[in-house]
Amino acid sequence: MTRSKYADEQAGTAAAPGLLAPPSPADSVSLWLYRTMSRIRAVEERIAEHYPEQEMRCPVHLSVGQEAIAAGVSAALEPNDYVVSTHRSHAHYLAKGGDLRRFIAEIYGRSTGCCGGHGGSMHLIDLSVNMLGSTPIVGNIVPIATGIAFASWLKNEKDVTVVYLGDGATEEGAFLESINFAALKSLPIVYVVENNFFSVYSPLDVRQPAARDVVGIGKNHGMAGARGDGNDAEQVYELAKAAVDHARSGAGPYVLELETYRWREHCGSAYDNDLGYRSVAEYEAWRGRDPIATLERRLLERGTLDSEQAAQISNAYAGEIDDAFAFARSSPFPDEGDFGTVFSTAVPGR
Ligand SMILES: Cc1ncc(C[n+]2csc(CCOP(=O)(O)OP(=O)(O)O)c2C)c(N)n1
Ligand SMILES: [Mg+2]
Repeated sequence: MTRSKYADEQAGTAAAPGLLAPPSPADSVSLWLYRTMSRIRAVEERIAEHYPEQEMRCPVHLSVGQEAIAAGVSAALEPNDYVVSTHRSHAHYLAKGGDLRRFIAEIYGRSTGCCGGHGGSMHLIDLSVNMLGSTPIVGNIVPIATGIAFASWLKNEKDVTVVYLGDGATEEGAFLESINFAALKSLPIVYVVENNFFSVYSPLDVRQPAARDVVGIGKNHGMAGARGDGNDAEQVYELAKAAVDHARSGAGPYVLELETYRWREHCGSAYDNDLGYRSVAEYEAWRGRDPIATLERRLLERGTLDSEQAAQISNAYAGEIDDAFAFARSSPFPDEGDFGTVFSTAVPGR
């Protein structure tokens, strides 16, 4: 892979693993990907541990197993680029640099959360890193993202918008309307389709004709696109870099379809293979393609990491996660009646 911005591959000179700094010249892309995925996994596993306590009074959609997409795409972005996402947005928020304390406080419904405690897991916003938000209505973030890219286009700015969406969301009319408009105007946007083969319990083959191809749908609108292994973080990075460069150059929108697999249940923290909507053999095959273990093996083979350093990185995040949970639990709930962050009180033109 190319490492233009991230010259130094050696673990010994990488930034402290407990800190999730954006990619920097002192840090190789591959190590950043490894650390970013490890941190996301650690955060979501901790959420899964505490979720049954029922103190997080919101649905959570975990992306355990899917971390390579958030990491690989974010590594290809500049700080000013915009990201928006779906109900399954924890990894996207964290990989873009979203604040961990405010994220955990949000899912605990506390006033210190990134939406003031009114939004929960499916409404994650951190304007300081241009994570403009996530919404749970399937497909509805796609036209919003297209509008963000339209604003950049109108202002002649070079920022690229990335919108993450699931395979299910590509079936919504809003997706087709959005790519039509984006292609018409040559907007600087990348549609990142996280194809985890399911919409809740429905596999692709009961929802879409076998010949349906989302990259092809983009191509029929004149859009560039590519498909790749969403569990290979380095490959995701390479594909995302090409997509983002394309959009930034003014060549128009891009569809990137990345194949992956969700390990835990659609919504909640449990494993649900007992429900029978997917086979244990299929699940085990994807577990064998764990994006973190895959990259770790490669980094060990290359001598970029040794096993002691790998273990250090895996364990590096416990302290900041403890801190974020303690911060969240000790924060106050929002004041009753304080809906100023939910509904606008301003009436334009008056
Ligand atoms: C318009 C709409 N229809 C149905 C739902 C219920 N719903 C929530 S998530 C989801 C599955 C979406 O699947 P996909 O887009 O593939 O994302 P994934 O959950 O697999 O990440 C559905 C149907 C919803 N939130 N919004
Ligand atoms: Mg899906």
